Amino acid sequence: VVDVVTLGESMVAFLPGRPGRLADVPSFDRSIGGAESNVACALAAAGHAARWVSRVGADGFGDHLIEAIGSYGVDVSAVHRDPVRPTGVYFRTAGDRGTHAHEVAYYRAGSAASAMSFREVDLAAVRAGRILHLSGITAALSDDCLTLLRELTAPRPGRPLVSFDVNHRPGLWTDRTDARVLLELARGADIVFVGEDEAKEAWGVKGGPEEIRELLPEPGVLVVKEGARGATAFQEPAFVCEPALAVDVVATTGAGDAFAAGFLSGTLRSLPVRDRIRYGHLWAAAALTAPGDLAPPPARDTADRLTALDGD
Ligand code: KDG
Repeated sequence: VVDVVTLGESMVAFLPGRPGRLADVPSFDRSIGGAESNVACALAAAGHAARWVSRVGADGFGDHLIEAIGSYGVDVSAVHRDPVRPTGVYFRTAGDRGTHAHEVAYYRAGSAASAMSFREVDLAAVRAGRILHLSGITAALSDDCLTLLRELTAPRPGRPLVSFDVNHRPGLWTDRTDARVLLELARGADIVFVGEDEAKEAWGVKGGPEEIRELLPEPGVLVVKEGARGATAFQEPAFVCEPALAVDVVATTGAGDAFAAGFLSGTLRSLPVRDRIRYGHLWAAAALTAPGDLAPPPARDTADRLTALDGD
């Protein structure tokens, strides 16, 4: 039985050997990135059965992604190899994603993953889990990818719980349809993750979590991430706010994926919403204090002790 299936593009990520402008960085270390595989890797590392569905090129970078993601214990058997299109790669600066000094250079246009489509993907493998985790990044990759996401978030009897992380990446949206498309997809999901900053940037929301909930009343669970302050989860009839952990941030990239994975881990274990947020924060703390996009969460018994609620 598969607990969680994630679908999306992963890339070989090149992390700078030193801080500063990309123009000044002479060398990079190879790493891996990809919002959805980051979620699958964290869940698999925590003992959940996770599958990642994607496409990579028939090249060395594709081999590396499959081997690296597989080494976390993720099922990669539904990843297709494209004989012609390459595996995407990207470079980024070391700094905080939230600052203007942060630069990302994607080389992914026309990649193997951008050719994912409703016709080509193994739908039985995609829908086999208790949870299907998707993100707004995929919607920006190509028309076929957007159609695929629309199909996967459409109402359907017996579909898995659909989890959707908005993951607004302005650099990928050239046609300005991002606001409408991301909102439409989020409305079709059962669990939605969105940053307050993303909601501001993509949808022009001026207020806090309540205003975002007004815009997105449909999902059974809506989690609004408020950065270092914490997160608020709405699950009618209540909402729960939980402060984040204070950590010395090394790199924020991937923290949202780790948060989603921690929250989904708690969901799979039927934990109360407050505990799910706590797992999200704890797993995010692991990612925030690592330079790469991905950091395995603490072992389950350690995490259970660290997140124990007062009086439990
Ligand atoms: O959430 C982290 C991701 O943004 C990163 O790993 C790379 O998937 C990626 C993207 O498209 O930016």
